[in-house]
Amino acid sequence: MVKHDTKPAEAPPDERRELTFGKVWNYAPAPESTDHFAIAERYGLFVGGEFKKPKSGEYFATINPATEQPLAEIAQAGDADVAAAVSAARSAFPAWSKLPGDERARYLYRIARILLERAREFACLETLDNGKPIRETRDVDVPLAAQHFFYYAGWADKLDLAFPGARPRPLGVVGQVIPWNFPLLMAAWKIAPALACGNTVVLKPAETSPLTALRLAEVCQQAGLPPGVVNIVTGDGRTGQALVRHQDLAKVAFTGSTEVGKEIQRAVAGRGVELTLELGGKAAHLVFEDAAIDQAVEGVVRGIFFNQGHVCCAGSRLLVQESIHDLLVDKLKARMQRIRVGDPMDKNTDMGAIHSKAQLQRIRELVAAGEAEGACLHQATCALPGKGFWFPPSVFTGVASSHRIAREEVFGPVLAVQTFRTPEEAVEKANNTSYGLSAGIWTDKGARILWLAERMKAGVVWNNTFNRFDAAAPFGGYKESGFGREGGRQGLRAYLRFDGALQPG
Ligand code: TAP
Repeated sequence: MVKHDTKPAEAPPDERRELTFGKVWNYAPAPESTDHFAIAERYGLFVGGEFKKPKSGEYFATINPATEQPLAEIAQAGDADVAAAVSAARSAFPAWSKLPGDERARYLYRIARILLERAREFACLETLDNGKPIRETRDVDVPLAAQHFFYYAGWADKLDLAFPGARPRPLGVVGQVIPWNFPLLMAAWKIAPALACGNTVVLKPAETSPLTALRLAEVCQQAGLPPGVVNIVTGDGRTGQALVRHQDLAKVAFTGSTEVGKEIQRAVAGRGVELTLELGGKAAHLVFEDAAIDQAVEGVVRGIFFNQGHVCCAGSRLLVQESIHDLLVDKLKARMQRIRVGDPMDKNTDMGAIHSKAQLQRIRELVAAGEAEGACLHQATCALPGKGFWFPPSVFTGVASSHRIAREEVFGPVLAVQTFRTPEEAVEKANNTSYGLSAGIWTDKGARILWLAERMKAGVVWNNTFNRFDAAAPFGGYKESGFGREGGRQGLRAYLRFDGALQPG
């Protein structure tokens, strides 16, 4: 049995009390398990290597979306708190950036290893705070987060080799703002490459899912990361606003909605601040008549119902070749009926809770619009829990390109089905969107895959699979899905400037 102590070693007594007296949770799904972890009643801000009370004195609750039960009180960082975090990151930058790459790497490897050692704790915490099924946090979110730290640790002493002749240099203090759909994974996507390149960071997690970022702060302490290299400021959109507007940032990295991304672009304009934006999506998922149909159905299900559809690259527009439309839709309806919706902490659950009341309202609004505009709604019949936020797996057929459900990001378990006859028409319909994050193709013909992939305006194109991620693979969008790449060697570029004669290609 591994019993984890969440107490930070050097926190002053009053802060320590806040971090040690909390609810104790047994790991699900084994009620007899004595393997447990604590959630503090209150969390402070992680600034300069310590948890501190917010100068604002304000806290808000984070809740379990599957039960609506409060989990903990979270500090609301105001302008002065954000300024203190940026100042801590500035103070830490000279020493951290001068550390030899292999020494920086050691910290990243340590963080990765601790994440894996504490994987069950992180998986449970993420599921409680986010509502996503434990199977996904256990098998996807936590291992991938650790993989990002391992992967970028490997690059930390090879930056000159990654960009020969370009003399890569760190940027300075990076402000990072992330969304609620993959809280730990998005934190890892942001922090790992930034640190590997020698930057220091201030990260703001989403208001509704801050717990795993705060636990990651504890991992940074456990790994002995120098104070100030990573700072975590919690709060709502005002905290994000204060962070991206801070004058001492060298770079802003944002993942979230296109609407907020545009606002941030305006906020940093003219300040000489580097910016990367990972925004929304409305991915086309193409199925041709020669595809392995049962595998394609599994891919479609994974494409839209994984993480309750709260996925920026979700395959939310299914484009089916006309000749197999009825067959595929029938198979899809039958498959949807077997999706188990319910307690996210049950390892047999396929689809958990919708993340928040606000998101549930947004999904309901768009589904009502789909019906009002004349599309045909099919929903799996399943008993939904009485408490919490829930929505059944849903598919619209008879969708026109002008319908809101075909144009707007639902960010929920709602699929819009359209048809095409020729590959040219498929490409035209796939690209008929203001987004350009991802796409999927199911066909037996390799030549067709290459022909389509060249023509699709999407950052990622999956072939005969969907929603597969790897730290070595770059990820990012075109058009209103943003710019810049995360993951892979390309993910380093966003955190470096280049002083050499040769600029990276
Ligand atoms: P947003 O509402 O845009 O929020 C994202 C983050 O920005 C949150 O931490 C939010 O704080 C903060 N924020 C809100 N207003 C801000 C402002 N004016 N200035 C600075 N920060 C601000 O998105 P969301 O609802 O959390 O996430 C869903 C969206 O993220 C979807 O559109 C999805 O497609 C996109 N997303 C994209 C990707 C990639 S890789 N492209 C990955 C995941 C999600 P609060 O939490 O307090 O509002």
